[in-house]
Amino acid sequence: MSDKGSIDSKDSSLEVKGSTENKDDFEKRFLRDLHKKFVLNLDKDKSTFEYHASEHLRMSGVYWGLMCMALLDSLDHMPRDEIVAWVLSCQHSNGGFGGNKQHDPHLLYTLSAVQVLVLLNAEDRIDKERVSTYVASLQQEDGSFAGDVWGEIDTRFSYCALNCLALLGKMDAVDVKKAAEFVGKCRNFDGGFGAVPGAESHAGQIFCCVGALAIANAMEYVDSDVLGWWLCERQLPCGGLNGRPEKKEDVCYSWWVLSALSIMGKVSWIDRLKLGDFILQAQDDKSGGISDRPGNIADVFHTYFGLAGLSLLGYPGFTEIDPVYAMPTSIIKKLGLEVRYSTK
Ligand code: GRG
Repeated sequence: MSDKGSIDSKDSSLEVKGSTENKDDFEKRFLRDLHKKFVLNLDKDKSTFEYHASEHLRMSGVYWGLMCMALLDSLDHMPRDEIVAWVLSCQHSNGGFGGNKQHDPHLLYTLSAVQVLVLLNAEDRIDKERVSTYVASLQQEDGSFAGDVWGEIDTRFSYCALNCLALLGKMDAVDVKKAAEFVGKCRNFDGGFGAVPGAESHAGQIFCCVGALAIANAMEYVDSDVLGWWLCERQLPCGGLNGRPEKKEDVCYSWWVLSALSIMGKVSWIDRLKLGDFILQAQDDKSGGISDRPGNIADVFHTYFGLAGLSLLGYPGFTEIDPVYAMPTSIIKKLGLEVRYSTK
């Protein structure tokens, strides 16, 4: 059963594990308008190193930026028609999307493209048959998915394929049972999941595997008590979360870890106020945006996953995000995809 473990936003104080934070204090510390400005400025200066270095993954960058604005309830500030036309210009003749114009298609960017078009209410512009044929062409005999024609196998691609097909209403294009079986084979003794069978558990892969299994309606492959324990062990004394043992905290794990906990109804297993405080400390108070950890340079990836983390934590003033599809809950409901996830 999904339980956001949310902090009651109707109450004036946020009470979690015995500590309280006043809602007004949160609003004072949270740099809402600066973060919007940060996202709106991302596409303005095309001469920066960062802009060129991220050219190949622009499609995902656009999804992250749009989701920041959606979480801040400001999607209407974005140039919708221009973005829709650009996304469509990145589609390959085989149906898949590249990370930018004239880039080769890949499942990573095909999911981002579909998410962007659905977010912008432009589903009618998607040739669903062509996209789902491309996704299905990447499923292997053992149920796994290659990311593209070059054949790399990774549970990230299982998630991308299933999320994409669910958003398109085309789940029947692939063998969903086999897809879930393969993800199940990537489960480790610690309850976590890796990229391929036998690979180390990592919070990013865990989000992908639990999300893929939720979409496939195959949560029996998740041992939620063992996995919940491993995930809440990711919280460090500073409040931030790491992605695996002995690693540093990073704001993006606020999403990869919390989304999985949220799907399993276990957000309350971590100290929510300490994590919220860590995310707020990683804000850039001059130009807006959120970085990987306090004191570092902000970027759109960490801004998105920081805001998404605050939304999952139940802080007030955020659009609710679906922990499986990484899209606004309202859209997932509208598509009839909202599910209750039962784990053993
Ligand atoms: C729609 C939200 C969404 C995602 C699409 C691409 C994808 C599906 C998921 C990526 C999952 C993943 C593997 C995330 C981890 C990203 C990350 C911070 C990797 C860093 O790895 P290391 O080994 O870092 O450099 P650590 O923290 O272990 O030192």
